[in-house]
Amino acid sequence: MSLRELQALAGEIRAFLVSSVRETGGHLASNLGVVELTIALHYCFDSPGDKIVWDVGHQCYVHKLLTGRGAGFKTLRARGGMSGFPKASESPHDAFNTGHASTSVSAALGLAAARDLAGEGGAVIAVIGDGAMSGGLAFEALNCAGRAGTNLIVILNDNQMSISKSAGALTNYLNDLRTRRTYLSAKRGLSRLLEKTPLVGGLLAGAASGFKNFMKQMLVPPTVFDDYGFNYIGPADGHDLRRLISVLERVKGMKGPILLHVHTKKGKGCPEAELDPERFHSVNQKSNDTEEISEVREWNTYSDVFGWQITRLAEKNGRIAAITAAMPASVGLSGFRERFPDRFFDVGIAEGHAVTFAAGLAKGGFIPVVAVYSTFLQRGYDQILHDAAISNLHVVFAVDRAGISGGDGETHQGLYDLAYLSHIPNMVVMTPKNRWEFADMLEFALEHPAPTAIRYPRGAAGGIFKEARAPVELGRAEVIESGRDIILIFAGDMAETAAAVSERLKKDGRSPALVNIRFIKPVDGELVRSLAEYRYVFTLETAAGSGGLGSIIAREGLCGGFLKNAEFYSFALPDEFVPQGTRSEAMKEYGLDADGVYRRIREIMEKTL
Ligand SMILES: Cc1ncc(C[n+]2csc(CCOP(=O)(O)OP(=O)(O)O)c2C)c(N)n1
Repeated sequence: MSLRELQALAGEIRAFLVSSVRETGGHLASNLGVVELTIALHYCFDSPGDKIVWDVGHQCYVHKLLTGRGAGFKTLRARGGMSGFPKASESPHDAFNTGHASTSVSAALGLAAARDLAGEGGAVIAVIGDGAMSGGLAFEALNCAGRAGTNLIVILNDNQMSISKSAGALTNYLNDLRTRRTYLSAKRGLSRLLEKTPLVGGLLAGAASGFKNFMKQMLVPPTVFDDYGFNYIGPADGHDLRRLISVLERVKGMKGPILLHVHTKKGKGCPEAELDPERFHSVNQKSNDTEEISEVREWNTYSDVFGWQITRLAEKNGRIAAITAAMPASVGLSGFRERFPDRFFDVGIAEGHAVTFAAGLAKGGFIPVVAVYSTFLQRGYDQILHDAAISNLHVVFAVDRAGISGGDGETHQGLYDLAYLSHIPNMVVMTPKNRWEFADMLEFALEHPAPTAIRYPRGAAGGIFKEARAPVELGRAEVIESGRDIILIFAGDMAETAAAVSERLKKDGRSPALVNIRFIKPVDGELVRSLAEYRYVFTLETAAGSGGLGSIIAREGLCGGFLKNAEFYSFALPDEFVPQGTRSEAMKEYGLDADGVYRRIREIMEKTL
């Protein structure tokens, strides 16, 4: 295609993305920002022989379009449909599966090392945003790539935005580089000047070239990336196709690790998204958008309740601090940030650091709350164990989007937290059944001097069992209804299902006990001992079955001899990765909706009559 045709293509792609993604929901602003960059990459390189690794992967839509997946956009992020992230199972052009940030340089370096070992050719390119570059893993990879010296291209897509505005010293540094507009031309001019400097032959040649390097460094100081062993090129305008193509063609012929710094605008070409890239980072499906507007925002979601309650409690207690890893608005901390800027910390996409930083704050006498999605807290596991729990520090974890996360799929499911938190000594782990209990649990967590996590789901904060509001007591479950023969023990967002199943069992003439576990850890010992009174014991949770509520009740119950005469069944997610789709679709599929649970319970009871 001619340059003019490529530019027209960019326009068409933008128009397509805006209309299609607004219909299905998905990541919009980041994709609008990489239209020219993606076209230029596919123009200059030959995928899948040349491999492109997209960091996080939320900006891979243009790449999907250019690799023959236009039709898939109708089912983007839907159950059984096209993924919103790179998926090797979907296309050979998706060189590596991503979803979590800051992995691209490591993965690309691995692919490059494999290429070298196998004696093969082809370029390997990592495309990483300035937000993802703030993650420590990216720097670990740069550290190794610079030393390895292999052919590797890292494209730093700098739009000054993470989901929110990028935070940290690296952002300032990149801004500095970006604003040195004369940098590239100065570098090129200088190289030409030094090329012309006559070299004296023999012994003097080495000294002269050393002098040249010295002069070059004095006039054009190396970037941090040069110091890491990369050849830094940039910044280049990421929307100027002609320029991008010429730079990429040049880069293609270069040896060793190259870092190309590209400057783009998030939301480019869609005025609303350019103005508010944070809101347009990820848009909801059309129908959901309208719902949101018609409802009362303040109490809509668990994240909202969290933001409201922590701000309220921080008014009373000057030692409460809040930490986010680059997602202040998503976790509900915008209000807190405005009200208490000194006690608010956005650490960038650095969950591991967030946890150890919080442990330091706690050691220094503050009460830090790390607000983070369940799936991203996986990054902080060792820090929770090693830095917070062993020292029994008072760090609170507000674990958002626990359970089924929806359209993002496997990489974003919040199903593993109960397992990875509950086996850590000293940890307290809670699951609220509704918005009020969540607010109470947060208050409890801020007073309980130990590492304490509350895990809650994405979306609307339920209002079920409003009347059941017994004070939150460490390790005490809440009996919602007493009963005999059957006991249903549920965690958090399984409250609605448990209530519906209990009603159906009552209609069958049964009288099931209904218990809200509240504390996954420490689990209620009295409740466990009481299990000896029941013939049927059922646990319900939206978490991986292994290591969650069911596992804990089974272990405590069996080892204590309280389940000897009982039929036990744990309703939870099986040992498989749960694909994209809505929560209700997944719940139905895995038999965790009221119909599925009731049916299974009936089967178990009929079998054991
Ligand atoms: C480990 C991890 N933490 C948080 C996120 C959530 N997240 C998705 S995209 C994003 C911002 C990425 O910013 P950047 O790399 O600059 O890409 P841009 O969207 O600006 O193109 C964040 C924080 C994630 N995917 N992975």
